[in-house]
Amino acid sequence: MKFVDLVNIRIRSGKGGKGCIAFRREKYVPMGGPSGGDGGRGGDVVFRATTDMSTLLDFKYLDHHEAENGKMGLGSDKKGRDAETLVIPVPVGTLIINAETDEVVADMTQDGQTAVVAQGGRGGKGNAHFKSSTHQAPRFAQPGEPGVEMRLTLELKLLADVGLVGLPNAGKSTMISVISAARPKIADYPFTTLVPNLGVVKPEDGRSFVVADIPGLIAGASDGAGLGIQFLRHIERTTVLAHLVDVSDMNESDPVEDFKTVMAELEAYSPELAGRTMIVAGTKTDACLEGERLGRLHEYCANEGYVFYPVSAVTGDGVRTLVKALEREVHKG
Ligand SMILES: Nc1nc2c(ncn2[C@@H]2O[C@H](COP(=O)(O)OP(=O)(O)OP(=O)(O)O)[C@@H](O)[C@H]2O)c(=O)[nH]1
Ligand SMILES: [Mg+2]
Repeated sequence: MKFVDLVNIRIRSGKGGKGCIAFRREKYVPMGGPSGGDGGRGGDVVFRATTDMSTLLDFKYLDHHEAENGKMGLGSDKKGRDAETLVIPVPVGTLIINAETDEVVADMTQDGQTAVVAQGGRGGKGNAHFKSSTHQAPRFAQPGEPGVEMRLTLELKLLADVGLVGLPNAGKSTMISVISAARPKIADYPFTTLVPNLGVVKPEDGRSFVVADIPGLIAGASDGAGLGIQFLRHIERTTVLAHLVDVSDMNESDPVEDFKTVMAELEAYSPELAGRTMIVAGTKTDACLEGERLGRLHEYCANEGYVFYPVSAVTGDGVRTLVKALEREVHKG
């Protein structure tokens, strides 16, 4: 299924129904008073977060959502019917932004959370309301209040505790597949991962946390190279980044350069994200006979103050230690 994480939509709440102008006509009552009922309320537009959705794809097909209008008031003091609320489901993690002001209207982070984004217009008062001692037979009623029309941007930012970053082929998807139940595609070519994957890690003797695996970054990603950097929005809400660097003999580039390449792209996207707590993992140590490349990265990390772990997703070496370290960081506060 196509993964869509940014859409523009229009919504409109319902107009209130107009108030009614009517007079009582009863047998033996020569001059009945005003009896026009009030109009019904227009429908609200409400968003509701759900874990049943994982992308904003549906909004690509339907980008205009309107609640119904309230019904007009009736004679004999009958109120017009209120319109039903229009409930729009969105995936958990969706930010609702007013496209005109760029203001965040709601951040839908909890399953079942609701947000009233546009209120329906009030119904107009019927002429029965306007009777007074000086005005026994008012021949006017209020119109209904108009609905609210808004242009919105919906932006999905997945909710995860740990973000996996690294060059393509670094072993990110392999890692999430051994530490969680997620089963993303894994292959020995770059850009295997095209959309983010979430996995829940449940350490035997610890508290669980959510990991996000995103497409690999390459030099120039911030200018659109490879798959670009737009997927980084899905790790913006994480508390810790795990930066995976291939230290195996199969990789010919310098691991320190690989590390710096990814850091430069993170920096270009957001200095704040690049400065987030980061744990570095040298991956594929099972295929690293010489250990020279591993040593170089280790030394660099020690000098720069990054916690470093050598791991092999294939043999499992170091994986538990890495998971423990991530868990500690995530549940620190
Ligand atoms: N020997 C060895 N190979 C590994 C290890 N981890 C991953 N690989 C291999 O490395 C290749 C790339 O792994 P992926 O997990 O797809 O890498 P990725 O970082 O998700 O790559 P993209 O999705 O393209 O960014 C695959 O052929 C994996 O089998 C490991 O610990 N040891
Ligand atoms: Mg991958």
